[in-house]
Amino acid sequence: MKRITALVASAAIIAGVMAVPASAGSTATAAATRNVSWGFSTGHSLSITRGTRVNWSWGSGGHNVVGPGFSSGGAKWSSSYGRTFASKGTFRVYCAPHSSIMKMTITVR
Ligand SMILES: [Cu+2]
Repeated sequence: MKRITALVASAAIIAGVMAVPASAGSTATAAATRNVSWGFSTGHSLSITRGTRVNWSWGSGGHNVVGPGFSSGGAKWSSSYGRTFASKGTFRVYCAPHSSIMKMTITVR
């Protein structure tokens, strides 16, 4: 009986040990994604955590996405573009043809 109790206790301890890293790992490594409907009415600020991928998509308008060190390329009437922000900081992103109204500040914390 002592042996069975010890086995059950061991199993519980192992399960507990295994559960802790699994839940901590899923929190720390989960790839967060923020989808942005890119257009004239897009919000002008976005706050994300480091490692978050931002996906801009648009279905009309001849837009692109330009930021520090990256560009989706020439303006297209329908497209999408994604970028993972690996560093903390504040990044200004805009659409080149509509830079006065299609712009946003992304704060990575
Ligand atoms: Cu645009």
